[in-house]
Amino acid sequence: MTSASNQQPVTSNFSMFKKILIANRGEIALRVIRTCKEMDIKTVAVYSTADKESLHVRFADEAVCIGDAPSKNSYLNIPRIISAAEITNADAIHPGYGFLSENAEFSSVCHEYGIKFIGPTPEMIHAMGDKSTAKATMIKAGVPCIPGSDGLLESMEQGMKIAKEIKYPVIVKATAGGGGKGMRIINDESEFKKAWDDAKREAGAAFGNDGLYLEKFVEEPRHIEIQVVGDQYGKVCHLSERDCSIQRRHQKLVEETPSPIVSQELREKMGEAAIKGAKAINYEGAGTIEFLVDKHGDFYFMEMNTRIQVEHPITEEVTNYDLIKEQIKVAAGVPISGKNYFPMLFSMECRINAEDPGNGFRPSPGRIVNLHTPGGHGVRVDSHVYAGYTIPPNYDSMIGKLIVTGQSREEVITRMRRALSEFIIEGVKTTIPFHLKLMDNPTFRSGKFTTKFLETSFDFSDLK
Ligand code: MV4
Repeated sequence: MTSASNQQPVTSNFSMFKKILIANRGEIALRVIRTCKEMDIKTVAVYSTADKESLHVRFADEAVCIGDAPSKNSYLNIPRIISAAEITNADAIHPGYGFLSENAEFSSVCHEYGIKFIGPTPEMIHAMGDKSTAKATMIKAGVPCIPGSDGLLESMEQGMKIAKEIKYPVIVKATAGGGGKGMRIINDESEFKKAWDDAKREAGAAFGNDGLYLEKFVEEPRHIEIQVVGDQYGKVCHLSERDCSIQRRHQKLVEETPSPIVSQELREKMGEAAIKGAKAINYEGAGTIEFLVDKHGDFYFMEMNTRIQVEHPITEEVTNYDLIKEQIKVAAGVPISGKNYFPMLFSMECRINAEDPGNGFRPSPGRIVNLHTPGGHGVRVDSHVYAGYTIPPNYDSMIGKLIVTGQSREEVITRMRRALSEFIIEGVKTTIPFHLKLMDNPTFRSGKFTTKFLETSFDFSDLK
């Protein structure tokens, strides 16, 4: 009866942070500040000289300039960010996404300085950052994975032998990769040597690690990811899926939940698999398990992201769950209930980027001379821009996220079209014309599309 593991954690045995430093910029910095205000937690913004006029600087309680525009001098500069936390007496750091959010050294340095990192431990980053190790961990945990090599390939000949056994097409992937770099599809044995050499060279140059592993190539999959949250006491819950199949060159453009191809049965199976995977690495905080789903509805682990993601708001909208608030709470030691969350509504996000969709999505930084953002029932805009704001050329080109929620997928698409048509952004090119066209595309509207849809079946030519 006294076994500690059978006891509920003591809920009063934690203290909430008093001041959080946000080691990021743009909309995600604002997003974190908003939740902190509602939790009565003080905030510290850090900013580069390029971001002096940004809203995250204005809305935070305190702001510290940490360097000039290049990220390595500011948002990627660990000593400067730690100094800013020290001089302002912040007791935690929220890293947002990108920048240092999955940097094991930063996580470790925060710990050394007695600052709680609201994100993964170095161990979790290492466990998931090396893709071949991550896959081995998932296989051991009983999470379905794509057949292929057991870990890293020792030679090209070993790769060719495995490919013959599991049959072509296969794919070689960089163990240090993710997001498509150092990855090659191989259709038959004659293509093997070139693909092997190219992938090795690309991986070595990009990551300083040319380790490769091999898998059966899954043709025309859907990209479905499961949101999870774990606490410090070993409990993990899931918040169902997001469908991120609308991508171009590994850049997501639209995400939605629930997925048009995921049944309640599949959702529960994928949710349980994601929880098993997260528990296998004692995961704490918010994370995402990415799966490929093939045409038979079979799903396979692909990668785990140990951060809050750009597209988190659609999950918030359909589950009525503030993911940033839960990240902060679990980091402070508050236990979760352990119950899973299922979508009660439909939600979709369009990424509004300062890019020209009629010209290969070429970045279009510059000054926003005129701005009107949509509103009304079921419409949320997460953005840091205002009329007169200049989008600097140094960082990503996101202007904001338009998140629309409704009772059905059809209602969401109709509402999205309405909201997109209310957007006025003058001074820079944006992805809005692309989104408007997508909302009218019959294949998109049918819900039956794969990750190849934009690149093979979408006509960008009249967006010029
Ligand atoms: C795959 C695959 C097919 N089969 N693995 C793309 C980035 C990286 N996360 C893994 N990726 C893929 N891995 C096997 N065994 C197809 C892709 C892929 C992809 C995945 C999700 C969304 C868009 C994609 C676009 C191209 C390729």
